[in-house]
Amino acid sequence: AAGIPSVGSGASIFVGQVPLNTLKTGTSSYLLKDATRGNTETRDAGGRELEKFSLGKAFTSTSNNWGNGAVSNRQSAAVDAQYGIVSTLDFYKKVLNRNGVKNDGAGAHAMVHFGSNVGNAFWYSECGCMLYGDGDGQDFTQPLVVLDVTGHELTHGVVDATANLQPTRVDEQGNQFGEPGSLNESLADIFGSNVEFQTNNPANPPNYLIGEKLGLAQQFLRRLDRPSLDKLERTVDYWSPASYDAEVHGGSGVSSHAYYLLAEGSGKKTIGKVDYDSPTYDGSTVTGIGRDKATQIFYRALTRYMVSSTDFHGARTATLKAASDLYGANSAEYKTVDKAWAAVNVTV
Ligand code: ASN
Ligand code: ZN
Repeated sequence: AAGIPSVGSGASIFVGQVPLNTLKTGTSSYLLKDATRGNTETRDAGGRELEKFSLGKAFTSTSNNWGNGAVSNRQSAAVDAQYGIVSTLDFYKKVLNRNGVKNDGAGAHAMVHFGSNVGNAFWYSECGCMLYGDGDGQDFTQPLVVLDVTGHELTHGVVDATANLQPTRVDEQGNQFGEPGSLNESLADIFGSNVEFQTNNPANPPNYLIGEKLGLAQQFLRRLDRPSLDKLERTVDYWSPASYDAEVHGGSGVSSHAYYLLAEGSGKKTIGKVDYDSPTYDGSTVTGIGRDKATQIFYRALTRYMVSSTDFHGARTATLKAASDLYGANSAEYKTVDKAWAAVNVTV
């Protein structure tokens, strides 16, 4: 093998000091690669738009201490990325019994410092890897290596390997539109926030907000309880015929909101330090069944019943089937799935 499994320590930008599995490759040389998780590895794209993992530069250390918590140290972002990836893989394994992005036991690959002034992170399917920009210096002033963004991007890999939900339209700038693509974005946010809850790192308190550590003026990128509080992408709360051609991030609110209502219910609620207030289209009151069950239902729907063209009405049917499988067609869980979709204006 390419080294002796070791445990190092990383000083991250966003989550404090974290342990990292590494490989000892010489008397005083270590590699940022986790052999206990299928050789999961984060490399340096060096500010270039590299699209092949093999072209990235491996991160090495002489001390097995990584980064210093400052953005100026190139290893710091890699610590956050690697920690987030490992946390995401562990969430999928422990909660959903999924062994890696493709469920084949393989580790995940990522590159940080992708391109110059890139205010985004991507799952790049041709590479089978995640790419993280360092921020655009305007909306996003720091590397996009926060935990829920990592959970979001890796979940795109999971969706690619399962239902493979596809946008119905892509414009000349590469913006994607339509309900299956919106559902894809929503699932990425749903499982991305689950990664936070499962990881439960005190330096990254879990919540139903996405990207709350990115330093945005509105203090989050998107949120599941009341998606329309997002003014950046104008995410919607409810289904309408306009969803058929919505930009996929803006359209994602329909099913993200349904998931939140299923998990936590409608109305006001404080969880951790965050206040939520989730409205319903039909004025109904929804009583949540808990995040654990809601997550199992959505995952089973994704992996068994959704296909590349599944729209929001199809997602309703898929989650009802999943709830029926797991809890029975007469169960409170099944009925709440039905109520949650009605509450976002998705019926029959
Ligand atoms: N961060 C964006 C996303 O995952 C990047 C993209 O794919 N447009 O949705
Ligand atoms: Zn996405």
